[in-house]
Amino acid sequence: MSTPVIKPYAGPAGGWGALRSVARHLLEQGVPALGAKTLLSANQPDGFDCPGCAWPDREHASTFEFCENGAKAVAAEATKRRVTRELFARESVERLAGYSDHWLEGQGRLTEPMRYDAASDHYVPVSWDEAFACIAGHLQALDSPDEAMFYTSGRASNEAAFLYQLFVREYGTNNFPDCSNMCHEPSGVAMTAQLGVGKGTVTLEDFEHADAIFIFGQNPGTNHPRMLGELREASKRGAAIVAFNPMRERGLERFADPQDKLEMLRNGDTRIASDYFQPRIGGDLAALKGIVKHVLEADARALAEGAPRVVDLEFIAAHTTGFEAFAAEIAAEDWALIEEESGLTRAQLARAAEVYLRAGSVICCWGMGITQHKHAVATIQMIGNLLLLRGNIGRRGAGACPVRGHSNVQGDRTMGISEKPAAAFLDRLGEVFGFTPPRKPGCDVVGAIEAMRDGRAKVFVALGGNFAAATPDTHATAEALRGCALTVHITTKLNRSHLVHGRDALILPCLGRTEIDLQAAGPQSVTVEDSMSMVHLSSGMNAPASRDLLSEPAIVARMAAATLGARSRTRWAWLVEDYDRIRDAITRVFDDFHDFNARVRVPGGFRLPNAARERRWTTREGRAVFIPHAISRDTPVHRARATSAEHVFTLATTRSHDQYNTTIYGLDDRYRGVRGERRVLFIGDDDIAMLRLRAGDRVDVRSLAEDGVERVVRGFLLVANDLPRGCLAAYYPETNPLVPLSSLADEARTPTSKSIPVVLSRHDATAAPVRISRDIAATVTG
Ligand SMILES: Nc1nc2c(c(=O)[nH]1)N[C@H]1C(S)=C(S)[C@@H](COP(=O)(O)OP(=O)(O)OC[C@H]3O[C@@H](n4cnc5c(=O)[nH]c(N)nc54)[C@H](O)[C@@H]3O)O[C@H]1N2
Ligand SMILES: Nc1nc2c(c(=O)[nH]1)N[C@H]1C(S)=C(S)[C@@H](COP(=O)(O)OP(=O)(O)OC[C@H]3O[C@@H](n4cnc5c(=O)[nH]c(N)nc54)[C@H](O)[C@@H]3O)O[C@H]1N2
Ligand SMILES: [Mo]
Repeated sequence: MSTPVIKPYAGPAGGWGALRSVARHLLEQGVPALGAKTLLSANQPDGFDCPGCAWPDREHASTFEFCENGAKAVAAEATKRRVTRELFARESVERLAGYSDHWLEGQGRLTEPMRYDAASDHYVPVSWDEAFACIAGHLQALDSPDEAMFYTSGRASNEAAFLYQLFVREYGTNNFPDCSNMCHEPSGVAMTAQLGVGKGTVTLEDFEHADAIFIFGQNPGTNHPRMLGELREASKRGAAIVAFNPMRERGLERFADPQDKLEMLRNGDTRIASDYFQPRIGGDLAALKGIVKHVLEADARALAEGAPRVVDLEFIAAHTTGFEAFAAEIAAEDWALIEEESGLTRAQLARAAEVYLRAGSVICCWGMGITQHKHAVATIQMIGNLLLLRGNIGRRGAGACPVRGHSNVQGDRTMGISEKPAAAFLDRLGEVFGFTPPRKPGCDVVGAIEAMRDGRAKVFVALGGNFAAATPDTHATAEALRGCALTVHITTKLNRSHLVHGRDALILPCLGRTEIDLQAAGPQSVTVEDSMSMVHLSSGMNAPASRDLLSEPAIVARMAAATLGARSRTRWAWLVEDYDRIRDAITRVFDDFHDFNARVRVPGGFRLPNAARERRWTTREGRAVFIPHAISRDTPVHRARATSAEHVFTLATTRSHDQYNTTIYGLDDRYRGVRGERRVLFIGDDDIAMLRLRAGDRVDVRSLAEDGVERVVRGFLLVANDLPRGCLAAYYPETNPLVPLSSLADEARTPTSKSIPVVLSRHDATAAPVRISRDIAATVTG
């Protein structure tokens, strides 16, 4: 193990560092020559959709857009490295489990289906037919279809997701836990109630016309690097960019565009945020209320002085409901409480409000820093309230922009991956495919873990993702998975979830997006939907990583045919021969997808309609709704502070620059000045001093949950960072053992992985590891 190097990073985001990093990653994956060709095909009209993030491309047809982390995602898939049967013959599952997640990922692409053999504790090759027969046998043997869980990670294409939800509903359950449950679920819940549509209302063109862009709890420099291009342009033309983030993220401060030759040669960069506010972790609801309060106070002054009103009364009267009650609640809110809970002063919030008021049109963006809290839905609705005050929804340059994660997470939801499907959708699905869909709501991620833990669910199938590592409460999840009769992973790379398995277990390797998908009718394309509702084609161009791979749609269809047999009237094999047939089926189920095959072939694809964008309000009230929310002091963090004798911190778990969720590309976090180490804990200087510790010391971190379960991770390196007092940050998934399964966002049930109450103690190297079982030890202890 190399020694970690902690050294503040002085440069801008992007720049030469990004180019160097890409070159290194391509080399490591053995794809330098192929790399250029593969990279140039990302996000091109006839190429594949970048498997990185869900940020849209300029009409999906512009010139090549350089993106460091997109390049890493592509290189990870196009890698020359292979996991073969020899690796599984050499390494027992017990031994594999001893390797780090970084090592597992580094072994390369999986090449053939494998089945767990309990007698030898090895995965052994299995034929595709046997694998599907195994799944069918287990599913048919269950007492009820509700005893099976069908997880989806947001990389699955529309076609794969559509077939998957059809299969599972014909089988008889709505058990669709999916990565959204841990991600933007609160955005969907909040916006549907407030605006009638659970998706963002802006397009990329709006970014060209916004006078101000507010960014709450999102780190685009790492997670959506192409967004920096839009922000850079906005900054250059004088738009205000206001960041709310407890950490000073370099990508929100300064960016050097690797495509701007002049900027690169001069070692120049562009300022991104014009104002940067560092609220306390979880303080955004209070901060937003402060901004709203200032806006309403300014409006009251204008009214008193006979000056023009600052709120958009016409819009409020024509389009909204609930304004009076909302304004009254805000008027009664206490500035002292706002300041205390947000960690920002009244003057700072007034400054943010002035930027909002000066701007003719405003976009608000947000990410995981907002959604992974107990009061996530309330916070998002407060963003909505702020936008509604001045009619900043449904006109040019303005709107709500939840920035999605996985490249097709939004499309998967559109295709019906939901544990709470709408009745009208189920009616239609049943009509088109001639069956009676189940009506009972299914399990989300946390519900699925609880059901498996309690023995109510026995089969777990995953269309992508890394359930064991991505979910909260790592030990509880592992126990739940181990209790299953069968676990199945449709996957491209080896990961932790394959090693935390049921009594029977399958690894089913599939094609990635960059690869040619050859079916009976010829090479196939799939479709995806980006964060701004553009649907477009994605066509692979690399030779498959192995001859034994199947496409995701093919795997789902064969699983369905084997399981459902004559019971199903769906022509599964026929659908997969030509994906146009799947898209025709999608057309018959969703009106918004009329003429799907024709429209998706227009370069750039097409945009799905968004009623809120057109100022049609499909809420229960028939209008956009102002929704008041109290600042709650009854959160797990507050309760822990009130009851614990120790100093309680709030920990946010977040992403480094060198990871894609649970996929660890490397051990560096360039912009935050960390090299060679992931077990770090970012903490303010004053807090280090208060603890009588020093930067570079190792600590153990214990979370304070209310269920009495002890949750600890050990040996984290303290790294000084200018976080506000009482706030900590560390990487996921190493810290997931600290996230209690029972701590969830109100209404949306998203694990609160950005606000975990924790206490710190000097690392005790002699302490016995806590309840760490062999299969997750490497994730948990590094
Ligand atoms: N390269 C790369 N790209 C990715 C991913 C990846 O892992 N790697 N993941 C993809 C996925 S699935 C998703 S969902 C997105 C995630 O992208 P982001 O939404 O950017 O997610 P995070 O990195 O978890 O955290 C975002 C920011 O929230 C801040 N934060 C923490 N707590 C708070 C708070 O209480 N208030 C505020 N205002 N800020 C807070 C953190 O400092 C951090 O800057 O990215 C997607 N793209
Ligand atoms: N503590 C904490 N926990 C979190 C978060 C957090 O911020 N903090 N973030 C949450 C969020 S936002 C999300 S979205 C989830 C992510 O949860 P997941 O989506 O489950 O996790 P990933 O790490 O994205 O999944 C990576 C795996 O997907 C597989 N894969 C990659 N490409 C493909 C493909 O094309 N097809 C198939 N079938 N498989 C593929 C590979 O095997 C790879 O190992 O984690 C959540 N968990
Ligand atoms: Mo996500």
